[in-house]
Amino acid sequence: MLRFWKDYFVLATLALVAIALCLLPGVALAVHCPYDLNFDNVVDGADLSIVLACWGPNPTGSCILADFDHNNSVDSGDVGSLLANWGSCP
Ligand SMILES: [Ca+2]
Ligand SMILES: [Ca+2]
Repeated sequence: MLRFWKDYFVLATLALVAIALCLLPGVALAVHCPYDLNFDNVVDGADLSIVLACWGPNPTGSCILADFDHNNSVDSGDVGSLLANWGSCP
């Protein structure tokens, strides 16, 4: 009896996750568009201004997201990555 409820709980959880992913496409897109720093589904000047505002070594807080190459510095390499991914998110 306990095994039945455990399996039921696992299946119900998986079903809820699948439904959530279908109903919240913005969440799924955000995962696939790391250069969209303000989560508006486009990489543009707004994201570039965030990178420039975060410019420098040892980024903290939300500026960690602007360190695209994870070299512990927001610099020209990150600007280059952003420009290479300019435009609408896939
Ligand atoms: Ca954006
Ligand atoms: Ca970097």
